[in-house]
Amino acid sequence: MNNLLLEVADEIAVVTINRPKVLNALNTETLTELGECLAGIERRKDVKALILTGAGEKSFVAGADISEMVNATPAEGRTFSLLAYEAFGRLENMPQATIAAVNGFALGGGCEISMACDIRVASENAKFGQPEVGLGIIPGFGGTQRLSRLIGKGRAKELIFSADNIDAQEAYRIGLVNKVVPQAELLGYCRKLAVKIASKGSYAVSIAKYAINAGLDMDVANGLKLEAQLLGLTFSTADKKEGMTAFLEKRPAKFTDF
Ligand code: DAK
Repeated sequence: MNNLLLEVADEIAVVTINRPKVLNALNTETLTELGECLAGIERRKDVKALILTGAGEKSFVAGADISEMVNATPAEGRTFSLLAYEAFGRLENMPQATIAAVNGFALGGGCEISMACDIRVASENAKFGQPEVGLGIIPGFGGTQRLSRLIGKGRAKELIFSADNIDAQEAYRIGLVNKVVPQAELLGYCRKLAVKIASKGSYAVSIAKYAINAGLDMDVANGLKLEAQLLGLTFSTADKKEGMTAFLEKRPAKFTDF
């Protein structure tokens, strides 16, 4: 891969978008590689959680690559959109938990890719924003949909209409990020969180992720019915037997389903 780094250790995959000279902006090649990389990880039983970050200390992802977009034709725009749809969809729906380690600018497509992850942790220098209307376009990698679901309609509209950047503390205050840590501690914090998640029943984590995601697209009554059915499903797993037996025997559980 020309634009990504992948490292797998202790059941955790770290995917780094590696174009630091352009602040890790997303071009067609990067999105293609990301989709393929995530498709591979999705199938791996030895990877229980994934951390997505950007190379360098300045930027997570400074958006879509403007130099590529400036002369793009409608057909190229559509291809670009489909590549992002696939890669972002994988992050959102893959069985593994996904954590965005936001180590600097998360603008436009950068903010949007972080929102396709399950959890966002930001370093103190991180900046979030949706600058698209300043470029004469609208957020096109899910920003109008995911931002409003995460922080509410009024705040999403303010961020998108004003194209203002906000700092990490403000992002935390409005619920866009789960946690803010000093930059030097960012990857360590995310790894610890990933290891904690990986130590639980991974099949149960994947089912919980599915229930949350699918439930948000339903009314609450149907969401609760879905939850009941999925809880029933977890009662058929070896992990459920092991988790409960381990509790009663006062020992740590050894989960095997995934
Ligand atoms: N694309 C391309 N190059 C970028 C870039 C980007 N998004 N962001 C930064 N760079 C490049 C700069 O051009 C510069 O390159 P050189 O001049 O050194 O060759 C280098 O990275 C360093 O950037 P700066 O010199 O500008 O660094 P500063 O610290 O001064 O400023 C900044 C950092 C992040 C505030 C600034 O670079 C900036 O405003 N960047 C652009 C942010 C932005 O507007 N991002 C794009 C948002 S729009 C679509 C779907 C979705 C989208 C589009 C289409 N379809 C479905 C078709 C999404 C669009 C977006 O994401």
